[in-house]
Amino acid sequence: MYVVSRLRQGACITRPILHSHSFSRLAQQHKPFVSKLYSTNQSPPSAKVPPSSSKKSHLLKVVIGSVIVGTGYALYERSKAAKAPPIGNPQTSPEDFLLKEEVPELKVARRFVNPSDQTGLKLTLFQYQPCPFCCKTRALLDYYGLSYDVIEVNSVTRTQVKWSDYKKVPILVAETPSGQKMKLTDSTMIISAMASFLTDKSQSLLEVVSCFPRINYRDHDGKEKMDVMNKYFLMYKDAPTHRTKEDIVNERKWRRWVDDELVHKLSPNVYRTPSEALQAFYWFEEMGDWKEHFATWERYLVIYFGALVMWIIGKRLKSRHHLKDDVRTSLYDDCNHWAKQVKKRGGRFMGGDKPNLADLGVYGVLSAIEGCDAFTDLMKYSDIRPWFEATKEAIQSHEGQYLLQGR
Ligand SMILES: N[C@@H](CCC(=O)N[C@@H](CS)C(=O)NCC(=O)O)C(=O)O
Repeated sequence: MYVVSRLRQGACITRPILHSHSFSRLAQQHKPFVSKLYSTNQSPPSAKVPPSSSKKSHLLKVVIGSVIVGTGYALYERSKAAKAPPIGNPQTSPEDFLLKEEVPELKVARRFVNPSDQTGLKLTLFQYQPCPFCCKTRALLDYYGLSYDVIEVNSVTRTQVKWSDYKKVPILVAETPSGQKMKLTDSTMIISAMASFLTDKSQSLLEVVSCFPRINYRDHDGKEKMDVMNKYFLMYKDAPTHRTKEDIVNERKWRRWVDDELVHKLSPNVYRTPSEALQAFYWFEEMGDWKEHFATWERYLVIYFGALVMWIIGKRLKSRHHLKDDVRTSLYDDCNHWAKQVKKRGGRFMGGDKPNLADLGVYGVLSAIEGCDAFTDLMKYSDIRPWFEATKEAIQSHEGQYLLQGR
């Protein structure tokens, strides 16, 4: 069954994967439909067919058996999780932040070169083009005018990230002129780390990256999870930031809002109807150059099956994240709220006369749906357009590249 990878959080709008658990949940949800398929109003069975009471008892046995096996398996999984060793923080010294894996030579999908980037960093972004977290990361790299290569990850086979223990995208591999290689994972961490590195020239990239250790933990179901500590924080040593504390705290608050609120409004809007879902997948195909990276059968499977399943899942995400009946209204509400707060701060951007990291985050996730009907409606019926266009202009003209000086 093809479903999105970020089903739980409902954020990623594009990765179709085989996911039997979700399939069974969907089947559960559509039980009335399934049972209708198997129910019958036909006349009583003929003499050759066993009496219905024996049929019933057979069915009962099957049901009881399945319940026992299912419960046993669930208890086994739970006790296994409880007995598993405690999980902690695997990175304790700066060396732990150096890349251990061997990254294979892979086909570069796109290469961005900015002659003003004299950092000497070799940056490689592993991504899915329409993933909102990847779009957020690219917004940052483009705004600062960093040169980077893009490796388009096949969202079905994910062969391009086989080398990595972290399987999500984006992943940014950074190699310094002295040959130190690091793997930066999680869009928010990548953004905080790169922004800190460019602002505070006294720190090496390794020093900055070491401020963002991974934390491994188990969720309520005993499932292993990973997060990055401090990911919303900028790490400055002694560099003057020329910013007030209130400004920094406000930026952080809105960056969290992007991840916790805004991103959840995307999927239910993009996949609101079957035709919108299909249109979105066609746009993803174009944007991610799938013709170049996917086999034809794989492309059509992702497009048609993906659109169908995402339409169904969009409905679940709508209720999980408490969107209004008319899901567009929830998207407009968030964007109007954002536009109002920007206005209240008195500048063109949340960051004043220049975009800050919250501006880049909001722009990044909205740019992920740029070719979809939801985006067209958003520009038409909400107040966000002037801000969106100004931010796009700032990013595309690499307005933040002045920070590259001295790096
Ligand atoms: N918190 C992460 C989320 C990244 C994420 O969920 N990426 C999705 C694509 S949009 C993914 O790679 N999912 C793969 C998977 O869950 O297996 C970030 O901000 O980078």
